[in-house]
Amino acid sequence: MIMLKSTKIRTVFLLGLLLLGLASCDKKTERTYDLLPPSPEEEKDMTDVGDLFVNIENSGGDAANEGSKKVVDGAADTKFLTNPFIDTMWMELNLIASQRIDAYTLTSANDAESRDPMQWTLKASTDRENWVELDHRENELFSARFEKRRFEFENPEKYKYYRLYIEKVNGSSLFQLAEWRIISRPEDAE
Ligand SMILES: [Ca+2]
Repeated sequence: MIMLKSTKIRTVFLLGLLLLGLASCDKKTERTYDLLPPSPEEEKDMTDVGDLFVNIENSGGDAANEGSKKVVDGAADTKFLTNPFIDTMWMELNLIASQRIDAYTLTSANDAESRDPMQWTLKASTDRENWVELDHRENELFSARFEKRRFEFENPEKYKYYRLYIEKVNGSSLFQLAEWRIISRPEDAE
């Protein structure tokens, strides 16, 4: 009688283990079915894979409170300011590897809209000597502070160097900009 009981207990125990095993198999199966189809290519912000260079720096240096590093730090409430503005100034991103860039954003700074960029040209290069014009804008106005404006253009080529020439500001003798980001759109977006 005792033997019979322990055999029963063992049988129930083994059955339990078997059911647990089956249950975990089910979970694995469910996970497989949960897989989604591959998502379409997403656009990429390439700003952080580059190093920033400028030909006109804030008087306090690139790491100053309003130094050039602030124009690519990802924060709209920090800005790069130069005093004075010189119409030959440029900001350049040197990428670790060549990338196809076909959009960028500019974000206006916290105050003094007269210091906003108003005319600019984006150029690109593979050797930092020969530059190709990718985009040019004139009479551009920011309608608000901390406003992020986006500009798109066609560019099928990969470049290592992207340089934004600031040719005119909105009336001030100073220049300021909160943020410049460069973007690679999915190829099928063009
Ligand atoms: Ca910033």
